This record gives sequence, structure tokens and C-alpha cells, in this order.
Amino acid sequence: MNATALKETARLLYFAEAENREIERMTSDYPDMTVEDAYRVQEELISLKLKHGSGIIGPKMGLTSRAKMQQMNVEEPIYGYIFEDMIVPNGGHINMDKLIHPKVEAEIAFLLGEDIEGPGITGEQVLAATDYFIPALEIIDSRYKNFSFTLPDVIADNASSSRVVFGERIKKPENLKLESAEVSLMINGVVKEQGTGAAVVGHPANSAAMLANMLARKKQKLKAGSIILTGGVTGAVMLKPGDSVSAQVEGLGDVSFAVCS
Ligand code: 0L1
Ligand code: MG
Repeated sequence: MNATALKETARLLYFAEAENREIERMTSDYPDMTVEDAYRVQEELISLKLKHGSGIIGPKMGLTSRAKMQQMNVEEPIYGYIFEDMIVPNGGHINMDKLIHPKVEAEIAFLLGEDIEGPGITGEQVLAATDYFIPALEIIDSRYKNFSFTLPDVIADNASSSRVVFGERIKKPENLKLESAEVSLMINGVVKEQGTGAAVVGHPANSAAMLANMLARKKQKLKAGSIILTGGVTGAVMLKPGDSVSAQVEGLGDVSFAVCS
């Protein structure tokens, strides 16, 4: 894709999100779009968001479960970025009329105390550089009709990022084994999805390590102070007005929000 096409694609995605309007997948117009092209579109999209005044909180990993990777036929997850204007206070609400067709998934986030620079980073190194774990709910809202996309489409669309609710930061408990920590996602008090931290490429720290190694290919690093959303521990559940959503992460506590019309 040439520079004009990259910019135009990013602009379409930016306005689809800003106007909560679903659009056709980008690969309908650009069937040859590669994963590299898609990350370049994502970079353009991120520049647009920064230009419009929202800062970056940190990166997110997507497609971290075996099931989602198989479904998209990929060997490694994808990444995108979470912005300040995506943050919903814990116990707060999201407005359905500002979104397209949101889904929610329960995640575990890491707050880094030190920079992490790949290649060759391991989950153990990530854990050593992490100060806090945070239970989180991620609201994904693909800009594409029917959540239907190819891999380059979803990368270009900032990995479907839309909103995030963070729970309380917990100073990294030394004896908490995140891979076996049980996570439940509840809607209106009913458990809809359950999993353990191992659902995220074996351990959420492995996901952050993979991210550090992917960023190293672009000579980028994970920075101290950023919050990394490591990927869905549970499957994603469709939201509707009136839903009351919460997640419980063993050893880390609860996080919740409500859905308004
Ligand atoms: O956070 C995620 O795992 C979502 C990645 C993009 C795929 C999707 O929208 O389901
Ligand atoms: Mg996610």
C-alpha cells in the first residue's frame, strides 16, 4: 500500500470509531494488504488519535487464546494501544449509543516498574520488571460490520480496542501464581465465562514478553509506567443496555461497570 492509501485507510477507521459507525473491511478495497501494511495503518491511526488530544496508556495484546489464534490462523498474537479516552472508571458506565456492537472480556494488566527491551525477553523477566497487577475488563468494538475481519483488518483497526475498566492496582503478590488464578466474567450476577491466567499464552507474563519481542523488531520497547493489557482470560461476551458487568480475578479482586443505553 502506498502512503496515501495508508493514510486514507487510517482516516476511515478513525472516523468510524469517532462516529460509532460500522464499515466494510479494509481488505475489500485492498485485498493485498499485508500484516506489515496493517501495522503501518495502525501507526497512522495512532498518530491521528494523538493529534486529536488523547494520550497512550499502554499497549494491549489481542488474539492471545489458542482458540482465537487458530480461528485467525496465526502463530502469534497481535497488539494495539489503549488511549486515555478509552478509560472507564471502576464501577462506572459505558454508553451503548457511543459504541457499535461492544463485547467484553476479562483480562489481567501489568503496570511496569522498569523498561523492557527485546529481543529474547521471557515471562520471568517481565514479572521481575512488573510492579503491579491489575484486574481489568476490556470492551472490544470492531469497527467492521458483524465483527467480521481478516488479520490485517483487525490489526489496522487497533485490535478492536474501545474501552477499558481497571480495578485496583495490587502490588505484585510474590506467591500469586497467575497461570492458575481463576477468573470469572459475570453479567447481571450470572457467570458467563470462566478461565485461568494460563488461557493467555500459558501465562499473562508470556504475552507481555511476546509483545516486547514483537516491538523489538521495530526497535521499540515497553516503557516503565505503562500498563499492558495482556489479553482475554475469558471469551468475549456481547453487551446490551442494562447489563451490569463484573469480573473477579482470584488474588486480585473485582472490577465492574454498567451498560447504559
Ligand atoms: O482483545 C482482543 O483479543 C481482541 C483482538 C481483536 C479480535 C476481536 O475483535 O475479537
Ligand atoms: Mg482483549
